[in-house]
Amino acid sequence: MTYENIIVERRDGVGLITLNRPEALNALSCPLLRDLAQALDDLESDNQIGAIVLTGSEKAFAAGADIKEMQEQTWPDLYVANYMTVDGDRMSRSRKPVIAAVSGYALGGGCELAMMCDFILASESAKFGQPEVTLGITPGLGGSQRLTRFVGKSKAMEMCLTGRMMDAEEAERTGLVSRIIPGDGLVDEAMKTATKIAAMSTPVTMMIKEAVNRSYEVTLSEGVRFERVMFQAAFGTEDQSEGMAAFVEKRKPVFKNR
Ligand code: DAK
Repeated sequence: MTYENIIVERRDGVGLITLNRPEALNALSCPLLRDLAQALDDLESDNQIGAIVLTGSEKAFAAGADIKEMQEQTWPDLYVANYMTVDGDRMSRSRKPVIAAVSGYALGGGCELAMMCDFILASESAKFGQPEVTLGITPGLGGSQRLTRFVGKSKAMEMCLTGRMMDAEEAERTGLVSRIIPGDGLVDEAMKTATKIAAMSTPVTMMIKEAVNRSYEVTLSEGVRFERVMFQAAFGTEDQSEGMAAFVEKRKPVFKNR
């Protein structure tokens, strides 16, 4: 499958998606989001793929939704078409682990897209922000909700109300980013990390992802109950037998995703 606005590669069980609209700093137009949703469908239905990396360019992960595309839209246009919603939210429905590798600007919808991924690795140049307020609109792809859960109310409120950007160091300090990768090794490190995840049992990494995400939705006791069910379910896989046998036999496990 070829795409106009993204590049998709497959390596060692990992799908690498690169946003590719350099002329617009990877602004998230509807065609780009359609490509991204299609690529996620393809990679998620590919049994050879155990993890996904989403990245942009050195200058921009994505500078937000496409302002030029949005400019002439009216409220009925957006409401009736449910503008950007289905494809824009597709990442949050991905079931396989996804790492965002962020260099440069991750603004508005770009920041929101990165936050829909499972964790964010950032280069030193990364800048995160929700500048929608400067355009006379509110965040629209979950920024007011996810950013608040990542960095707390005070910082989220300041960023959403003023459009102030957060640099990589502040993003790591506040928990938005899991690690900063120095120099130009960001995508290599993201691929290395994703390859490690892809070598695990895919049903188990999917269950772990589901369990961690459940912590955002339910009470602690309900979340722990859900985790327990996942834990018990893992014993229904051949990979549990293999993982434990490999430990006892002092060898590396070979998971079969069964
Ligand atoms: N949209 C369209 N084009 C963009 C763009 C964007 N978001 N960001 C940059 N570009 C284009 C510029 O217009 C310019 O194009 P030309 O003029 O060369 O044709 C080219 O990319 C290079 O940009 P600059 O010349 O501005 O580059 P600089 O280095 O000077 O500045 C910048 C970089 C990132 C600081 C600046 O480009 C900038 O401020 N960009 C806009 C950032 C922004 O405001 N982002 C938030 C957009 S609003 C929803 C879902 C999501 C959303 C809404 C609703 N629903 C589900 C309903 C999301 C909304 C947003 O994200």
